Amino acid sequence: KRDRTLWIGGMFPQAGEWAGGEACFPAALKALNEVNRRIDVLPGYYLNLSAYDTRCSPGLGTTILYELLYNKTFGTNNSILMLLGPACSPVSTAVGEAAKMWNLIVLSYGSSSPALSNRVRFATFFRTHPPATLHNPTRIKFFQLFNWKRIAILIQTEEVWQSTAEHLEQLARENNIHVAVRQLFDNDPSHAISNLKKDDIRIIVGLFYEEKARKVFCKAYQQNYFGEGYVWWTIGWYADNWFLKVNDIDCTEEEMAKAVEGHFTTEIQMLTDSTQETISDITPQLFIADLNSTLRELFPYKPVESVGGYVEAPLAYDATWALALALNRSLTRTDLEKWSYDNLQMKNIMMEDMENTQFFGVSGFVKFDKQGNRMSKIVVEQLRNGVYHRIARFDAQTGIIEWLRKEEKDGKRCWNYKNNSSIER
Ligand code: ABU
Repeated sequence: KRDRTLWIGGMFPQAGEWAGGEACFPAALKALNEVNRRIDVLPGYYLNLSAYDTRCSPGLGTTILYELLYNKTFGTNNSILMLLGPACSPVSTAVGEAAKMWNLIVLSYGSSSPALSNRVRFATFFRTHPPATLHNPTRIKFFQLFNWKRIAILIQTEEVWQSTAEHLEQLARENNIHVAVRQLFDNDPSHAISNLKKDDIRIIVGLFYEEKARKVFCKAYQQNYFGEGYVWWTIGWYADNWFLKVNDIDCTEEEMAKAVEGHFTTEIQMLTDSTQETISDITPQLFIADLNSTLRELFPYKPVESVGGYVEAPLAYDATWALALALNRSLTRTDLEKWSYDNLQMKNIMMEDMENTQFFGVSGFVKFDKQGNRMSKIVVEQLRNGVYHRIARFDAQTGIIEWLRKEEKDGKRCWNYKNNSSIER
């Protein structure tokens, strides 16, 4: 019987640069329901979530943190035990840095910024979303494979992208790849793109959010900086068909489709291929089937793949489980109902229990390293005739590329997939 309640806070962006809460919130709720049904997890307690929409805004995220800390009433001790989220790296940066002052553990399912790995700034921060630095060894591996020695990086001015770019530059230097141009932009990429064009850069790594990606490729189209002579690399977690949302740009769907055709993406593997049962006794495939039917009900007007945070939903589901399992460990060592933000001893117990939590989830094996991060393989995709195709999977720890299409044993065909010949650049 669960007659007592433990509270956690939650932040799920429903709008802004990454509206990942759209799919991640239902995924987290699903995990929470399962946790509350399990007699062996937090026995006697009902785990309750007080969730907010941050709209991906650091200011709003911080306001919500103070609301949770000061203005809401939670159980007998009036404190939340942990925070699930935030998502959106700029929000996680603001909230994560402040949370440590209240000894509050933060577990994010949707933050990729490499800066968040800094244990001095973010002493109580964990995440199931691996850091974006993981993409860089994959990019370098492909550049070496294709013998591309001169690249540019186009960066939106946000710490998440700037810190990823710094790491990429360092890796490029170590591997004799010349980063010839590094262009930053805030809102309008026109100027940055004309500079790339002026310098005749052909290989471009784009580090920006989805809304900015539309602006970039629209400007690239208008400046005739696209097509077979150019290779763009972007991140892979934008919603499907992101480039066909043309209401906020000055290009048509046809123009955008031409501008983005052939570009590569790198993405963390967020749903495991394994068919093994997970911590919650469901397989990853069942999790997705169930998520799809929930999302169809919640968002009947769009395909599930276009719902914000669809690909990250497994990370939100596993983050909720990780949080519950960590608290479950702590329950055997301390009285969670006595938690208050100045209780350093309890905070240390909860930190230790989070650090020691490991399980097999829908996103794969979940375990945090010393920086509160987890590792993953990277999947490379290419947009061919308007559809993303999985090309390869790369494991930076072993340096092994696994080609996912048999006609591309060595990856050379993916460059010139249209006429099916194998050309090196
Ligand atoms: N995959 C979503 C990451 C969002 C962010 O880092 O802001």
